[in-house]
Amino acid sequence: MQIETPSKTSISFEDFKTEVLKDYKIAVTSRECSLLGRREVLTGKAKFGIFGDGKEIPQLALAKAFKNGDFRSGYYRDQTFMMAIGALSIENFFAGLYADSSIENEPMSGGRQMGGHFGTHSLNEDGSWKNLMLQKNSSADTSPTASQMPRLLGLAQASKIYRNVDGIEAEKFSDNGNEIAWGTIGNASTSEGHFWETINAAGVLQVPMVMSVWDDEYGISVHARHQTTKENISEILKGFQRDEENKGYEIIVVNGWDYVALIEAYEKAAEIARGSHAPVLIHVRELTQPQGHSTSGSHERYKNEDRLAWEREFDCNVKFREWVIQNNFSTQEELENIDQEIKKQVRDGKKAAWTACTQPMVIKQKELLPLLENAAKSSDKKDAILSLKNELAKIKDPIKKELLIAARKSLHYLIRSKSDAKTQLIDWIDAYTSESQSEFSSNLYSESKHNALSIEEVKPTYSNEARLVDARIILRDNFDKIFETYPETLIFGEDTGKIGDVNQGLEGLQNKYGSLRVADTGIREATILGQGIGMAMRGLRPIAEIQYLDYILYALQTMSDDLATLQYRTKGKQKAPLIVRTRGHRLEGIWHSGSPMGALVHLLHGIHILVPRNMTKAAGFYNTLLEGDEPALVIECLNGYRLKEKLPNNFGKFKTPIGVVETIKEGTDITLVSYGSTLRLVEEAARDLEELGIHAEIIDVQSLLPLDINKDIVKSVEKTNRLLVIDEDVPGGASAYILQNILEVQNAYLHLDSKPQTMTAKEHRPSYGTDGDYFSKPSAEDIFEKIYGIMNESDPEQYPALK
Ligand SMILES: Cc1ncc(C[n+]2csc(CCOP(=O)(O)OP(=O)(O)O)c2C)c(N)n1
Ligand SMILES: [Mg+2]
Repeated sequence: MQIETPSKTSISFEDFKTEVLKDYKIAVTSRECSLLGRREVLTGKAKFGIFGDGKEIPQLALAKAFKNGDFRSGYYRDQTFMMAIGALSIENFFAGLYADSSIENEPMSGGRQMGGHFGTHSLNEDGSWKNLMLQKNSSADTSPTASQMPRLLGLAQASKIYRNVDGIEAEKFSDNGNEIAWGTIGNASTSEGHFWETINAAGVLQVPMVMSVWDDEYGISVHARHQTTKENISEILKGFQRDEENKGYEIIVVNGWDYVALIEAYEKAAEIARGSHAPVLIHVRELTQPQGHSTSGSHERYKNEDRLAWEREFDCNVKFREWVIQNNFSTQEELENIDQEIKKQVRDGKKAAWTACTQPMVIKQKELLPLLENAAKSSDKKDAILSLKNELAKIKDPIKKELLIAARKSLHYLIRSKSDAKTQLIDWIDAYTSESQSEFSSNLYSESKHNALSIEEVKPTYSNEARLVDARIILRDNFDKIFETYPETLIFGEDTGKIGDVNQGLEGLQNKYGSLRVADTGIREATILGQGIGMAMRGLRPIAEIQYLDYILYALQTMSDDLATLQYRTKGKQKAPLIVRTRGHRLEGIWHSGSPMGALVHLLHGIHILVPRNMTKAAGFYNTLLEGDEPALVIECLNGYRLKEKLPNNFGKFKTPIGVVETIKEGTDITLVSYGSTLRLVEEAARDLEELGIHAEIIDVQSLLPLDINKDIVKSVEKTNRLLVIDEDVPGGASAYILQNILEVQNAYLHLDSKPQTMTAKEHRPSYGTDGDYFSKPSAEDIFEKIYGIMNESDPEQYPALK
């Protein structure tokens, strides 16, 4: 018998039945994992659980339409989808719940993220790209609601670039841009700004993005009436619907328990998105949460009896089962057998995951117990150590912390003893700590041979008749060389395209390289950043431009939560070598001269933060970064574009090293450490001080993250014995961060004859106008007087008080 399947292609009843039963098994497996997962938390084996129950069936439909090369950017409900694409086994699921720190057992994040945060591996062991076209891909989830949205835009836009830009080596990433980026989000999370910004941007850009909203009417306890106008996201998005005259979205509404309608909906969406690159929104309604939001609390507290009864009836797995039986794909009895078989599989998988997770520590426990026993013998606190040992012996499946507590506390009782047993214990503690620490702390930055720190400096070279030019010309000509050399590079931002950025650093380049590679965007910093992340995750080399440093705060959440954590949260299995270009520090007024570098440094560990003092240095950073495989933020000096710099003749080749400081003036009396625009004032003050016989040494840190990896600043302090750090941030901002490094990491306190100090802007934002600047930020006079004060204090005779 031939039947019409939802896909409209007629296949045999038997084939379709096989497909349906396969789906049934995945749905039941996923549900059983959720049910057992909750029990594991309630019995204390796992700390927290957030599961995909009630959302199984739409995810099966999504998985059917999902092809190799496609990408998902979603959230914690998507376990069924991950199982359906073969990326999440029962064992993997429980390993996530148990925070198994082995990336083999827990491939999503090596235990770094809570279960329910999914991702696939884009990188080989050596950090190079896998062939993403041979697998189904999921970008790594993050917990903040809607944080998956900005990245989703970029994942979709990459297809557009691959389809329309010639000359890019695309084999591992794209087949003529046919790949879809599939987003998922909960109904309540559509209230976030990121959702709206992304929806609008994808409509403007016309990229192959299929956005699913899993609508269960709630966001934890808060009902849709408090979340969404008209309580209906597809209704209020109707203005985005495309028609004959206008491009826009295709909007599809479907019930989450209707297997056939869901398959049709996803097939239709895929066809539209792949074919025409139009974005699609699928509003999946009438979903449920059989066990409530998460393992913290129960939904009986906020759902009434009617709702709970409705959820039981419309549970998508229940409805699917009814449909399977009604349509004679199986019988009640057969399904019961399948259910029983799956229950056993899940139980077995759970046990296997627990054993795999705990076994390494059981082995370590066996190693440690005799060491403690021996150590006790050589101690006058024998009983205390034996008691620690006996407590440890009682623990059936110890965790690393319990092992180390027993070992380290025992060592505290051995301070005055000397024995081989003590030495052995120390060796065990050191080895186990370092081995375990890297399981939790590796991969914040790239560990591949292309990491940015291993890229060597190449100095700019100049011809004899090198002209002095406006500094922006150096950026422009260097970008020109970059775009010519690397077809996979592209830059985009507000006013970036047609006019070539607000300071003309890209003048004429859109004409030369096209409006996809040098592009204007809407005013939407978070999704400019997201475009960059998503495209970088698919092998392109985007440069996302944030017009002014002051506006980076709009993108900061995405930079901090997504970009900065990506390598870390995937234990090195995904990367986004995105360059963020912006301009800042000193110009005019509260929102055009901020320099919140401390705030950025603190939030962006995982991203290199570079603060070039001029445009040659900045251009050199871009050249370095494009050879590396890491994300970075480059802050050009806003007041530096029209200053004159000498025109190099090796554009695209000269490279500014990352993490390396530069001494820009030598001196013997005091070390001045600064960066960016402030340096020019420091230089002015130092020139004036020379006339009084004070010889200051000036160091440009150039790179705030990482900072002075060669520990060069202390070498200067050794010589001068005095230290002042100057910047335009608030007191206690980046200057304090720099000082902490010099004193604590570089031990400069050993060489100081004067109190080490910082000089910063005032606590408030910089006021407008020249006087506003003068009274808000350090001036050359302030710097002069500060330094002079330090010299006066050290030698009042030679340097009598100024006042
Ligand atoms: C930015 C942010 N705010 C709050 C939270 C806490 N939180 C986690 S899930 C959630 C509700 C999300 O509801 P919805 O989007 O409808 O997804 P559902 O869980 O119902 O599938 C909230 C408030 C968070 N993770 N991130
Ligand atoms: Mg919800």
